[in-house]
Amino acid sequence: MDTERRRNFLYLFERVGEPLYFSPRGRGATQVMFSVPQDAIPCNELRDASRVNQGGFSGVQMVAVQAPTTMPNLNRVAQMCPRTALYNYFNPLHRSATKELLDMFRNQGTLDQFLSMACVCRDSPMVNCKLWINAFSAALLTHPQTVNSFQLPALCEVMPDNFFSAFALRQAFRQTGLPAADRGIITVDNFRTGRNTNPENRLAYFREDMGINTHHWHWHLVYRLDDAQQPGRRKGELFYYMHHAMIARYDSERLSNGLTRVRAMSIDDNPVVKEGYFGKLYDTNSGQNWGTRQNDTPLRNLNRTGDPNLPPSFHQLTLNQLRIWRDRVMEAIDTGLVNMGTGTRTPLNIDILGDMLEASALSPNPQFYGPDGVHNVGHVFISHSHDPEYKHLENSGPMGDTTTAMRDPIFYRWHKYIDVIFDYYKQTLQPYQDRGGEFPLAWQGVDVTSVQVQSTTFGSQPNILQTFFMDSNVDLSRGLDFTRTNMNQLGPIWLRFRHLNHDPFNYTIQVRNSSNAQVRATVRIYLAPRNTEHGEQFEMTHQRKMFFELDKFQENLNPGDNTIRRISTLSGVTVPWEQTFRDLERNMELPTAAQSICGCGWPQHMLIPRGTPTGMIFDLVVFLTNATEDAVPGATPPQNPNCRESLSFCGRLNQPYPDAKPMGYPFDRNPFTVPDPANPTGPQVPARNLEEYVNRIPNMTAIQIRIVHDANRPVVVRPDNGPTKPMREISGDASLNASTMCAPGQGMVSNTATPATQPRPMEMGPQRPSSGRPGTGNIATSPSRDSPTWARPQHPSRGQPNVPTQWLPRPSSPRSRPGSPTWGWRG
Ligand code: CUO
Repeated sequence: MDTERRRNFLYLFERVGEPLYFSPRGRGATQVMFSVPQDAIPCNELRDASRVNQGGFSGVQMVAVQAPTTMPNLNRVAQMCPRTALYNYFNPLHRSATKELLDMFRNQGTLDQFLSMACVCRDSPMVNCKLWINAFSAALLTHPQTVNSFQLPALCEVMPDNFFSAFALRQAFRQTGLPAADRGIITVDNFRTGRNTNPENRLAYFREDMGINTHHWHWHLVYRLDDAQQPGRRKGELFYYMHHAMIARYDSERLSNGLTRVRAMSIDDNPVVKEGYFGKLYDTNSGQNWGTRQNDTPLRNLNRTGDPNLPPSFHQLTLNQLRIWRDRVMEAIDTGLVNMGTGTRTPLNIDILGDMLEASALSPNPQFYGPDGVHNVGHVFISHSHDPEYKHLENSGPMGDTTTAMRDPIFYRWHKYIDVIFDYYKQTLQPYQDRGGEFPLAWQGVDVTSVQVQSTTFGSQPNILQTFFMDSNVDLSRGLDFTRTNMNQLGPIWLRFRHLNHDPFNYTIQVRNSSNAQVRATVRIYLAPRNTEHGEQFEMTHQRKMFFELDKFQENLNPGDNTIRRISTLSGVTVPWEQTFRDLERNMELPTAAQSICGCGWPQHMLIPRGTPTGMIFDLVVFLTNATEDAVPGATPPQNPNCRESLSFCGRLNQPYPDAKPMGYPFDRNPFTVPDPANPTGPQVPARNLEEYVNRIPNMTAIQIRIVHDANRPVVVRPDNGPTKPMREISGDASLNASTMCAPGQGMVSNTATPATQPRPMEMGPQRPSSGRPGTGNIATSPSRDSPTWARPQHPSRGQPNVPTQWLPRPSSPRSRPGSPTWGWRG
């Protein structure tokens, strides 16, 4: 795909809610205006408006869009997901509409026809714009002409209303009416979806993180429910594993914040959703708020007859029916056999179980196990629990869509429940043995003799990692509809949000290969908290469920001693910041090699849990297995240096999953048994702790590391493509009731309920210290990517007002700067 075509496809993601004829897309010299032929514009009013709006934009290149070879019939799409509906991935009608539109795009033979069909459908008053974004994105991933040659833009820029509160967006819209030079920057710290008297709010920074929500959307886009996947991709198993890893990761974050692990949701005995959630999200396309939920909301039968959004099959949905489907799944686990509905039974495995629970085109006997699966229906029940009888004409809550579900605390309880079912199955399998049996653990002749992690921060101690909060910028202008006019077309609308991050670190792994030949190893690295919420060391049967993957990669081992060095930023589960939050223009600089699922992956900045101010102890496990045995025919290694792929969580498009071992191996199964010291001649007991487990496996080593959360580290701004000059800060937080006053002769002065130059009375989480200059009030600065500055400042102390932020000189080469963090750098 050439650069011009790629640009045209990318620009269709700009301001999707407004018609293409309305104004140009793109920036500066690359602005283009899409010219759709009049007879391809779907209705009379739009044709008239289109004529009125043509022209008046000087220096804009016109893109002549072909008329489609046949005009699309969008009746069914419009019936299933009307233009003004609140789009929900977990609504089967919306998914069917997405599939229909996706197929229209995918069936276009040439790129020009694809572009033409995309333009016509995008502007049709029959097509929901969120639906269009999902269908168009999925089509770009799979169309023969664009597969492996197109990177999707950052989702939070394309549909910012699914990521930022209505209040923050309102502030952003206000800025669009100002000349670019007068605009302020919206600040969002993601801690204010509730008060901290609600303990769940301590985790808001995790749940509301842009990166994890983008990852979740991207994962479900790559593994769509309505797409029959090729054999070997192990979609059902990956559904289990990726969500299990997210829950384990969340549990670590909870322990870091003094909370208990997530309790699984129940659907038995008058279930109640204890955790309320008020996400403050507003869907700009439908003009509707996402549903909210009070604490202690009962989960009740749905009786939503008349709801035009839900399919009739969901209008009268009972919890009893959900339990029947669940019980049938449990029966399949107990018997090890799946009822295929044809009088036959087939052996159950984890992949089939995943397809049964999630329910997709791959599901066996959906009539019997639930046409939409226990998991999906649970999302629907919970997302309508605030108005189960449609008395208030309320729409779905955030649990209804993959872009928003992870914001809601109940997501983790529901997925813990699904995980309990998966683990119930895993417990029916024989534990892996150190020798013999299925997937034996020991690798003869390979010993991991030592492991160490070392933060890249200068002067840091071994096996101590640090986390902190920082700010990053996104440009919302591409997602704010109807904001460009002839008078005021240009300029970004900046929003700065706060998120967790950590200092990158290196693993040093010493391995002895006692054989006479070089061997190739798969290096598997996992992390889990060492102690429970009660401060006691985890038993192995429980700790195994807490392990989440940090990395997986392959290395050659020469005979004798070997040293493996690896930096955390290369993790096989994460994607770097730039792939999650790159902007549209930047994509076009990239070559056209395989990049299409670059954006799928856990965000790098969330790789390790927050830890505690005094240091929380984690067990880090390094486990080497024989890569020859792990190899999968047809799985080729990644080839594009510009795209870091998250192979563990996202696999590779159109290829088998690149690891023959069960996902989560070896912690997916109960530990092997050992003699009971209290009764040495009696029955054996499962290995009681990690030490007992590791002792029997020479190719595995565990060390304890400490993760320290540096709450006092001043918050700095990522040195990315942010604002290049100081901007006044405008709070995007409604609960601060902020206003910005302009005092005569003194520049901009912040007038917030609690001045931003003082620490705010927040019980948890970081404060937003002033990053302003003396005498200019609340003025934020951010170095540009090309500015002679660097993000590791000699910081002022938190809360010291009006202390200028100092920036260290940016090194000439990041690689030559020992101990430098690597985030923020590209290339
Ligand atoms: Cu990803 Cu329930 O599957 O959210």
